[in-house]
Amino acid sequence: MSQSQETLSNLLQETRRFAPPADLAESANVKADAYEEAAADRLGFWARQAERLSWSKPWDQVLDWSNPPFAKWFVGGELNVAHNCVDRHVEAGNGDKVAYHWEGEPGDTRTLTYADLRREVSKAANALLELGVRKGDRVAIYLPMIPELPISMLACARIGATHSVVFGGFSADALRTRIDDAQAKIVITSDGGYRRGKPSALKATVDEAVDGAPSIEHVLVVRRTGEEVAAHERDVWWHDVVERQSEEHTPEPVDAEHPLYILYTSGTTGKPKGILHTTGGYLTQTAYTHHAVFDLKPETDVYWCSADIGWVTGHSYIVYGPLANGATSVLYEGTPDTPHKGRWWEIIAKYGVSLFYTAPTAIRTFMKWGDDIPAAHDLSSLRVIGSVGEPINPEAYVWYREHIGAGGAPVVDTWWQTETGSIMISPLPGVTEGKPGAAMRPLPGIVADVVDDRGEPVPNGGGGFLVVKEPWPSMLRTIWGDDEGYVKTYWSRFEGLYFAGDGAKKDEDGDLWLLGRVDDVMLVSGHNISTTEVESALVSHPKVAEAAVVGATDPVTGQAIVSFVIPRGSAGGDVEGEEFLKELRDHVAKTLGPIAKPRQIMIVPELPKTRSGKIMRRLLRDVAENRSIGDVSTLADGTVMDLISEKLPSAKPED
Ligand code: 6R9
Repeated sequence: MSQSQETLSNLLQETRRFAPPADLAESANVKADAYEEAAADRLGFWARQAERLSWSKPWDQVLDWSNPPFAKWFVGGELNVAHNCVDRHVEAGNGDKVAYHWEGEPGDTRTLTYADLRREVSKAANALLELGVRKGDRVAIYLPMIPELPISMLACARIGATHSVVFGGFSADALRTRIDDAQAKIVITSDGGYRRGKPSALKATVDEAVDGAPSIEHVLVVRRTGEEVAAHERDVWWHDVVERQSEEHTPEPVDAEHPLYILYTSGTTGKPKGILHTTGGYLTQTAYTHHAVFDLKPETDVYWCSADIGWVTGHSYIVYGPLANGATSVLYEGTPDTPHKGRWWEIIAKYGVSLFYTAPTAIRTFMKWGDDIPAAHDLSSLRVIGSVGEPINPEAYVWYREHIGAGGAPVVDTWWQTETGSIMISPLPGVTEGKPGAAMRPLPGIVADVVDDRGEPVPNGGGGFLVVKEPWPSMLRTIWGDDEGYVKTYWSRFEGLYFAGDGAKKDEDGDLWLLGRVDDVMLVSGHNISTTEVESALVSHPKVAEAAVVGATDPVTGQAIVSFVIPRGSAGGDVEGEEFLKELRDHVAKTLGPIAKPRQIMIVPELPKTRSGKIMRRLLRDVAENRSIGDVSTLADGTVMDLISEKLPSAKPED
């Protein structure tokens, strides 16, 4: 993206502002002084945050950065993550407090208090020990969103084993690659889980994966659906082996840098990278950011993150952050539209959820389904609502605030990655005057900036590459088994800076707006234009719910902008007609300037997305350039590309 003078165009101008509600500002966990405090002494600031945790041995040094980019945080300290997430809350007299309100998709429920969690995690830890798992061993976990998933993760942490959670929608091949790479000793799975009103099997996939995975000694199987599964000698049932264990287990203190987990990035091509997170720094930053960004008041709040635990969002903000803070959370097994499209809002009303965290893809889906669905439920308990995973279009932000946040709940747009481990850039709900579409500022203790292609900071109003300039506690420590790949992938584009692929701009106030992956940037007549800005301009049209934009080779302009648009449910009229397409093109030209006017707009029923909900523009580029469509194996729904191809005749190049 460096051919032109500018690094990345800044086209979108957004003037709406939302101040924090007065009562929230007044009683916020974190106030504006935190920024100054952290800037004055960053390591002292993180040392104070680490004191939120209970350490069995204090650290001698906050950060050892003598061998960059290999960081050691809280050097010499020892602690146990399960003790911090479970036992210490029970010891503090909060054993009866609910840790998880679990809601199965069919409507069955389970309530786990912190005392229940201590009992279940201890039994599972004892079972892992009986099955031969030891400190430092790797355990693969392939489970649906049932309580045994966090229980298994915490049981690993309790004995010092390193878990590798693999999202339950992945194939046998993907599971086997991850088992092999980590040389996992056992897999924890279930017969299946419930999705879209039906039992969906998991065990057969594990059988297929494990047949070719010699490192696996046992498969530990939870019964969830009761469906028949094939039996192998290596299989053991959870209800046989875990249930009969002692309820007592003393958590094993581990070094602050002991590997807590490996999580493979959902990379769309090539070999997945095993991102390694360790113990003390990771738990410190997940706990702090959950406290700061959601303003969690553990005595009164009910928190719900709708992500799957198979993604980093679930690791950090369903399991480790909330439990370290002693929160009460909702854990939901299923899909948002089962048995009806108001299921999530029903859950919020049922449990009185006050803090909610979801993804733009979900928000845009709800916009498409219509305002009347959330309106039929009492969402007045919500006081902070968060977004993660993709840039949130300003219109989606405003809809979210209006229709889910009852017009008053601050939206926190949180930027981070599997690699960063926790939230890095986000508003603080009691401090920041929110701008729709902006992730705003690095959190206290985080030093990030936008730089040009020589690594120099861009001025306010400019766009470029988002980098992190100083190490942070929950940073990845390496790629599992590939130190060289770690240095090459993240630390070699700019000397001494962490760069992981995102473009961003600084507005006139210096606030940050994420502009999508730099690989997706389009070069149109010498201007680098971000897909995000054109998508946001399209979504700002009242009849558009979702849009994806790609650059296609063009003889005149180098690349031309091609858009794929899903109309809102309420759009009405002829949304396929030439008149509407022209209206949309003109709308973009008016919003961003004529340079950003799409050459072509295709109305489609769906967009191709990864299983964690990110738009896969690579496949849309194939469509836009009339190529045969590439590898679709990482798509959440493999049939989407057929639906889009069927629609192709409606593609109308500009006349
Ligand atoms: C947490 C998570 C990371 C990539 C990241 C960026 C995109 C995440 C975002 C966002 C704009 C936000 N991303 N949050 N883009 N605004 N608030 O999603 O981790 O699955 O590793 O993806 O997601 O492109 O680089 P992961």
